[in-house]
Amino acid sequence: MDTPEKKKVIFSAIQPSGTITLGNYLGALRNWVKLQDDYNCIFAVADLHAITVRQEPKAFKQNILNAYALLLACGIDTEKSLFFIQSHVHTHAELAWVLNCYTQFGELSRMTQFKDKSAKHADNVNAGLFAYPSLMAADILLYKSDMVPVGADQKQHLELSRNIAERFNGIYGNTFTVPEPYISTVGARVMSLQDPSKKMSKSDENVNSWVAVLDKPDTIMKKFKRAVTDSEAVVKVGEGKDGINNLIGIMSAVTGKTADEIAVEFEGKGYGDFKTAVAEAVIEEVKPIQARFEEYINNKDYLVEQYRKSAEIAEKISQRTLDKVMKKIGFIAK
Ligand code: ATP
Ligand code: LTN
Repeated sequence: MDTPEKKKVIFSAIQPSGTITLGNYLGALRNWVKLQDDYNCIFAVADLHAITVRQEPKAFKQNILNAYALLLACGIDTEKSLFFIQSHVHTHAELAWVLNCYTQFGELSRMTQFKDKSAKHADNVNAGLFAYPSLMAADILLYKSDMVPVGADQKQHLELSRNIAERFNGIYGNTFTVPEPYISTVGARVMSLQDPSKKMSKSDENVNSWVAVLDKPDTIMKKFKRAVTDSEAVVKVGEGKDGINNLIGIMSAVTGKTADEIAVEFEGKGYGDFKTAVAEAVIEEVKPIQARFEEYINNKDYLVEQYRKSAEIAEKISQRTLDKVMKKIGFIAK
């Protein structure tokens, strides 16, 4: 008899650095939900990553819990997947330290996210912001992850994780599984509604630049109506039309229609009609998620039970990898 093929391992995480945006949902979360049946999925709320930028303690605490509840509301199922809070599993920070010593200054200096964030937070360019990718590599490598579903902006960090894994394996023999990025074709890069040359980011101070999954329907409508477009007024993908391209991308990701189908549907109609239609489609998409979120966030005991249960298992799995790493390097077992 054939032995059943072992399911591949998937790891991904999201920072609780603010409210979760439509970009996070379309670029990452929605894909995670779909992968749960076919893979061994491990997901985390990356709270350790979030402190690379200053967080106000009360809001931070609430954002962590909200992110956990919202991901459950999006369909992360703790019966199928592990889903924990990163700081609850001590192996992540420990392996990150080790990997820091196998990551080059030059490599980290080239990371686009580091350059962007250090420009944005010039008063707090801390060592954690610089070493952010080695913590991310630790998250991934601890679980021997085969694939990492992320939005397009994280591709560079994934490449670095691969390099770190290969470098370590090269020195000490096969230790880490070298992970592959998994970037979906739709929704991989949702752009800011106010500056469509930048990605939509939850930590953007301009609240009109992003739509949150938990925004109220009239807020969603208002934000789409204010979205920056161009003066051409033709609903069709085109060069130099970043704003409208982005809205078409969102519409396509939410409804499953192609850009061409959307162009036909809105032929002869203005941007105003189109923006309203995009907003309505998004409102429909988030409505059931918002209802489930309300249930979860009001059931704190349930949330605690879920994240503890997953963290306990994650600790056991990741400890094995960490022990192996420490042994290979030459640390003495206690
Ligand atoms: P921050 O603004 O704090 O950097 P973020 O909004 O970029 O946060 P992350 O927590 O860093 O979000 O990312 C979570 C996931 O969402 C990642 O897989 C990332 O690639 C994806 N993602 C983030 N922004 C977008 C976007 N605009 N379009 C598509 N995917 C995105
Ligand atoms: N840096 C990631 C969040 C993250 C992550 C990870 C993603 C932290 N650890 C491990 C994939 C795998 C981001 O999306 N900005």
